[in-house]
Amino acid sequence: MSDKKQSLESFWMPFTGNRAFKKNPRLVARANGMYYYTPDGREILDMVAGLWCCNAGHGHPSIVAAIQAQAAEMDYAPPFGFGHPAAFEVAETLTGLTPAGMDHVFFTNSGSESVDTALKIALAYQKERGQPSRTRLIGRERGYHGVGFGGISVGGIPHNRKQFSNSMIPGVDHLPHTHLLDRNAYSRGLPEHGVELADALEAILTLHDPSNVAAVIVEPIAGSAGVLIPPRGYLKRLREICTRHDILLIFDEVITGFGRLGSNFAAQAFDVVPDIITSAKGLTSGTVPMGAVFVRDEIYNEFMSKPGSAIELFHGYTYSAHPLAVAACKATQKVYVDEGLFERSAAMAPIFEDALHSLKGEPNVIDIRNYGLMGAVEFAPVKGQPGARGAAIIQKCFEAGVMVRVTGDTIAFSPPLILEENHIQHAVETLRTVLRVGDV
Ligand code: PXG
Repeated sequence: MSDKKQSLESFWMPFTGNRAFKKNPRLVARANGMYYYTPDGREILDMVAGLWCCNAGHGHPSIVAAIQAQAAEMDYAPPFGFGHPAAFEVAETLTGLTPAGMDHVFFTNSGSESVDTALKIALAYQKERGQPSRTRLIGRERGYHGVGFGGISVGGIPHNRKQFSNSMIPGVDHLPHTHLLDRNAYSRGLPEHGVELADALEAILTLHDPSNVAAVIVEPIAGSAGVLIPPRGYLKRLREICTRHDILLIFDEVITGFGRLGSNFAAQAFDVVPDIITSAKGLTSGTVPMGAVFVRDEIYNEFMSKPGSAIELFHGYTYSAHPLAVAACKATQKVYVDEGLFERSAAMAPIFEDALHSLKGEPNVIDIRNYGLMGAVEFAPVKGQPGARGAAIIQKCFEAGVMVRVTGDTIAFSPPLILEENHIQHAVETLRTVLRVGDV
């Protein structure tokens, strides 16, 4: 054992300014319910569900117990050519949550893997059904689809692409983003303007010819880019265009799934049925890494319809349907149902909306937007220093005992679904105080 003071140097932290963090670390050591606790015991209200994932709150006893019991019962089971009963059972439970006719699920370990899996399924499906020219993929500006090569290629976050710009997968186009600040600022729920942005899909299809396009992928609500809510009618129009041209529509529901919008998935909240849904995060309430890709029966059946018994899809992970993840997932889904957390999310959404919008008029606020239990407050950037104000605000909020997420100069909220009114008020009043005190 070394007695030297612990250094933060060895851990190369993900998506973090390592040098800034290590000078001024924000460490959390324990979590329970709505709260994190710093190593010295300070309470931090978690208004982001960790990283948009701990929908059941932290340390739920029945989820903890299920993971512990599984670790003792069977640590690992190979998913290639073998199976364990709980994986099939949880698959059936989960496909009961998707829109009708999406009764098959492929397990992964993260959102990034779910996205790349979905893209590979889309490409392989087009070949399987005899349309091999359909290889192009269409994403959207400001979309975040994880960090795999597929995900960063269809994604539209410049920072995620610029270090890897020569290594994108070929044949990808992007729809315009839907953040119309000048027309839709301070929208409550779905913004009124911008449905016509979906028509850009027709233009891309005209350019490349639909017979060359495999799939369109969008987040129903863009999360990482700062909670960008789709204009009213936009997703339905995307669906119509994809259907008309026989193109798969993929909803990346890594954030919007599992009660975030008060429903199982955004597909139900917006009444738009995609062909493939990607998920992760809330699947296990963030407790054990797990992702899931749901596909429509026609897609699964296409792979299964050929004669013979060979492997139908050359894809999979050593940890697909890992027993600990499956146990965590099963217990999490039971908590969601037993405690009515999706209904609770829906019930809290209007209170959350009112509280957030009460920040209108506070210093530097230029937009507030929300849907379900996702919300954002956008600030005017400091001249010449985009992102500086956002970074200062989350630091001040953390010091004041509230964890929020930042993207540029936008602060995002996506609290655990167990939250109560007093948590909302506390978070909003803390932010208000931070803004009024100034120097941010
Ligand atoms: N798709 C979406 C829509 C996501 O939000 C991923 C894919 C990738 O998931 P994994 O599990 O591979 O990280 C995500 C992840 C942020 C932030 O700053 C959001 C995510 C990840 C990291 C940071 O808001 N979402």
